[in-house]
Amino acid sequence: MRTVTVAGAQLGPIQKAESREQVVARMIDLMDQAKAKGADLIVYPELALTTFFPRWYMEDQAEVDKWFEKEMPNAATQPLFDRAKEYGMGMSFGYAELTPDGHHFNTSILTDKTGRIVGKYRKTHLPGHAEFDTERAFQHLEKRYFEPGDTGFPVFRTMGGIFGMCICNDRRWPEVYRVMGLQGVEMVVLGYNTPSVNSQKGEEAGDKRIFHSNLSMQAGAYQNSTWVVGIAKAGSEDGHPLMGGSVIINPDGEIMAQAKTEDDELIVHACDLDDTIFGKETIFNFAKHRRIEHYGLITSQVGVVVPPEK
Ligand code: CDV
Repeated sequence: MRTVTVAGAQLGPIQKAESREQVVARMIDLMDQAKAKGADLIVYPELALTTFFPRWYMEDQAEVDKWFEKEMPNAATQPLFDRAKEYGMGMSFGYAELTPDGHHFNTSILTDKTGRIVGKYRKTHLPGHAEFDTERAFQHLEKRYFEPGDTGFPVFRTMGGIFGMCICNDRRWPEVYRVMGLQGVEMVVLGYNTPSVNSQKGEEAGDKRIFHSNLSMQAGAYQNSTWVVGIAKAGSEDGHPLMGGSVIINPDGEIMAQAKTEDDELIVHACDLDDTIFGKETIFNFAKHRRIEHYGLITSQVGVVVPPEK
């Protein structure tokens, strides 16, 4: 057995006026609860330190940059790193990253049990749009504020296993899990900020949003025989509702723990990384069964090309 007890730390809403210090205090409170439950690893959502700012249209780059972190850890997040080190707990959380050479990414990090950053991932699939869209019920301006990530999907050896990360919209794309699956990933950790309502299809809301989220993550887990931990930022941020439903999914694709609220809430599960072995050695033994001679379109073509009409 290689058990990693995972605490999924769902965050309730963060209002625009809330400071990073206020949010970090909430994150530390969840970490205290995770320690009491014996957690080895705590996972927080995408853009965990602030409100989901891409819903706000901004033209002034100085205003935009206020939502970004120029270094990690920094003064606001150092107490979180200190507490994780004190507890001997790994952690993963998302934040908006402004690099020294001026690049803007939607980023997640993974630390080991000493508080050292051992992995960084920059979001690849940026949803939404770059300009103000009058057709939408609300804005989703990730394409305006972030560049597509430049990391690809690396995996990291830490805590006795092989860990990978992705962020929110990435979880809907099967290629993401497969690229990590091909590196033997045993646990994928991810955070999300998913509006409870589709901004372009108002009737799509509630249960269907959670269904699509779980469908994608459960398939990714099963088809790559890996644990998947998907953690929400939930609840109403300045009147804009985000769905909850944070989950810990086993390598059979089954949900082992699920959040019930749209507030700060911890879900905990003892995940045995050895549970990934059976699937990886049998039905999803990639070396034995994959037929890459037929998969070329996946990397040579982006959009759909239909056959010519006869
Ligand atoms: N933060 C996200 O990436 N949100 C998207 C929404 C816009 C659909 C998601 O895939 O959940």
